[in-house]
Amino acid sequence: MTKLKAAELLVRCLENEDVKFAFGIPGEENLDLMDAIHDSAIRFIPTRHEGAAAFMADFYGRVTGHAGVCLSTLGPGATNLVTGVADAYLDRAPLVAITAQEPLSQIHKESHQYINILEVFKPITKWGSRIENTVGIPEIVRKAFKIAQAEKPGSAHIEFPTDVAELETEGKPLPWERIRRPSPDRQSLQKAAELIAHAKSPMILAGNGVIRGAASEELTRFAEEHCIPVAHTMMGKGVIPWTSPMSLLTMGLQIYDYERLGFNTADLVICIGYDFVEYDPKYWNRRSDKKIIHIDFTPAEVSANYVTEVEIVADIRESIQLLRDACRTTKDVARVRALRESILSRLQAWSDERKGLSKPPAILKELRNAMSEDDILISDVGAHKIWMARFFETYKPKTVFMSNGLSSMGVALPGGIAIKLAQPDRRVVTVSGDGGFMMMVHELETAHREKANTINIILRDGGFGSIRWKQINKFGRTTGTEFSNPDLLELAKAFGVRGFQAMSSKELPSILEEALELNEVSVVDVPVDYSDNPFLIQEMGTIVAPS
Ligand SMILES: Cc1ncc(C[n+]2csc(CCOP(=O)(O)OP(=O)(O)O)c2C)c(N)n1
Repeated sequence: MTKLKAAELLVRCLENEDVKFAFGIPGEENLDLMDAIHDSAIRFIPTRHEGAAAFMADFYGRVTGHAGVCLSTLGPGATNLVTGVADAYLDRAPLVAITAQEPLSQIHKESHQYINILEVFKPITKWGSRIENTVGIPEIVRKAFKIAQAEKPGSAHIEFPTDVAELETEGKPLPWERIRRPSPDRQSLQKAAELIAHAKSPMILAGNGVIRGAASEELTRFAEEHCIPVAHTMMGKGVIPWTSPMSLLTMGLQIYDYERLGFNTADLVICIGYDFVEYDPKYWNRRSDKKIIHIDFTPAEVSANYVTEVEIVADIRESIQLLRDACRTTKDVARVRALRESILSRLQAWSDERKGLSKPPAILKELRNAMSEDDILISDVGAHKIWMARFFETYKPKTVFMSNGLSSMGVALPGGIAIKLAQPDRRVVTVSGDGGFMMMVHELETAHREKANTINIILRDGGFGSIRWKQINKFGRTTGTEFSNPDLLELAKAFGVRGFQAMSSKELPSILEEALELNEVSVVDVPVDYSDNPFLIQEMGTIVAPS
């Protein structure tokens, strides 16, 4: 067997895992790794901050299902990765972070830039290991990917000390097979079918697990055939088409949502691929009086508000298929129709009553009209995310991406870059507030350099909108939530990308059309009127579902 460097072996193991991109910033301590990447099939994407590299790996992971890879040097490079690694962890996105480290001989003592990164990453990863010898490299890489990609997916970490990276070795990557998920237990399925048969007003609560499990079509068919309404979480957007008569749209926006979505009248909630990190069951099962069927890849998390009658722990798609066959009854269509109509008419009334060309509903309407059902939208975190969750009509899975586990600001611009690199034929639009956008603005250079042609819309209000709204709700005044912005058109110019400005939603259609037609990176500055933010929760909360 020919000898090779440990760093080369690690890269071969990454190729063996089908890694196409690695995002990051090189350092003195990963020179060998970077040099080995040079001769590989992996495209290295230098970013302008490791935090962006981690978000890119995170979003690459969530759009492809394959772990995205980010890498950094030791110490400050690795600590800069933290937020994105945590985002992947809590948003259930497969990611492998590879960080450099001092030579093994240094690790027991204080030294320049040495931080115990394994310990730092422990609470934000599913698994992590230091590579201490060359023999372990194929196993460690395989294990990191296997764990990161297994349900529920998340982040894994590999630490690669400089002296180990230089060693000579003879190893080779481990072969791997795609694992088939277990088939659902028939007794549990039967019990679930009986519960559904006896329920008066059941409803489905669908989460991102349905999208990860490619089970959206099955879910829609199940719901429509048996007449069971579906509310979904933010990260479940697209799990059922907005237009389906069974869709009760997005929940989890605020505490009052359960009223408008019919949870208060439901006696049975069928939770499918639902995750507590997005919306705590205490909000929709406050009195713990609802019967719950749990269908997921993994057993239910424990909560006094989530006491299950039956858990079907198996492949989600197969579970829904079999449950559909096992259920014999069809529920009352009039109830669902009334529920859906009440939600839709309220949304319509909201837009009609609060007309304003620079208000979020008007902006989102123009955006929806300009984008096709297959175009991809990534939301950043802030008031705009709530507006988007509520008003942006979504038809297909994996066409709207939101961070709603960690809910970190700054994900949209780097997330869009990664998705565009993974799926260059799709049109990718990001929407950020001016706060979140400026956290990652440097990545416009990455997008431009790597031809990751995304349209980046900034809803500009000169402040941390969603926090300002919460401060006003609670105290009637604001503290520390105002700032000024640079001229975004000049900024775009400085980065060499196209800049547009829409002074009202009226100007948006032509701008969006032009931006979408252009195969270039662009920035669209949209001043937003957020004056309705403080009322958003109260007004929606007054809707009482028909019984
Ligand atoms: C990294 C990070 N820092 C802070 C927060 C808390 N936070 C949530 S929303 C928000 C304000 C967002 O402001 P902006 O990006 O301008 O969007 P807007 O709310 O105005 O739409 C803040 C500070 C967060 N979620 N993530």
